[in-house]
Amino acid sequence: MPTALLIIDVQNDFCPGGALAVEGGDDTVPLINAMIPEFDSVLYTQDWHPENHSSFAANHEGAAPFTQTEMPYGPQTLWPTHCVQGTKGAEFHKDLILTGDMILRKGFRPAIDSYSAFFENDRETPTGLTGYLRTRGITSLTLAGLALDYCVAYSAIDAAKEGFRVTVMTEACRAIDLEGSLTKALDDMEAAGITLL
Ligand code: VGL
Ligand code: ZN
Repeated sequence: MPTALLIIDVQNDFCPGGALAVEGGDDTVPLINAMIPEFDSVLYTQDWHPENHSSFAANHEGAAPFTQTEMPYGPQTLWPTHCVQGTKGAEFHKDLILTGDMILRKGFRPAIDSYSAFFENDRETPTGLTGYLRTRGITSLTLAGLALDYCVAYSAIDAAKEGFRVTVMTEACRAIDLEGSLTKALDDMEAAGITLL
C-alpha cells in the first residue's frame, strides 16, 4: 500500500515575518524535510488567493482581521491579506524540499475560502483530491504543516470522512490558536479517529 505525506501550506506568509505568521512556522521545515524520503507519494497544498478574496478583512468595509463574518455558506473568520497569487508570501518556504507528485492550490475562488485540501468552506465543493488519491491507490495519509488548527485539522478531518486512515504529525505542525481553536482542533481530530503523533 503506498504511503502518502500531505504537506499543508508551508508558505512564507505563514512563517515568521509573513502576513499571517504562525509562531514557529518555519520550525516545521527541517522536520518535514526529514519525513519526505519515508513516503512513496508527497503532496503539497498551497493557499492561493486572488487579491479580492472574501476571506480578507481588507475586502470588508470597516472589518478588522481575526473577526468573524457571515458568508452564504456559514461563519467565516476574516484574515489579514495573505498568500496572494504570484506574491512572495504565497511561495513555499525557501528551505522546503519540493519533490514528489503534486501541488494542490486552494482558496482561489473569490467568494469562498478553503481551509481543507478536500472541500472548500461550504463543506461540499470538492477539490478533487479524494479522486486523485484513490486513483493512485493511496489509502492512508500523514499530514504536517500549517496551521495545525485550521488547514491541517480541516484537511485531516475531511480525509478521515473520505475514508482514509489519517495520522497528523503534530510535532511538524504549528498553530494559530485563535480563541481556543487549537484545543478544539485537537479534540475534533481525536473524535474523528485521527492518530496524533
Ligand atoms: C490558513 C487561515 C487562512 C491555514 C489559510 O493554512 O491554516 N489559515 N488561510
Ligand atoms: Zn488563506
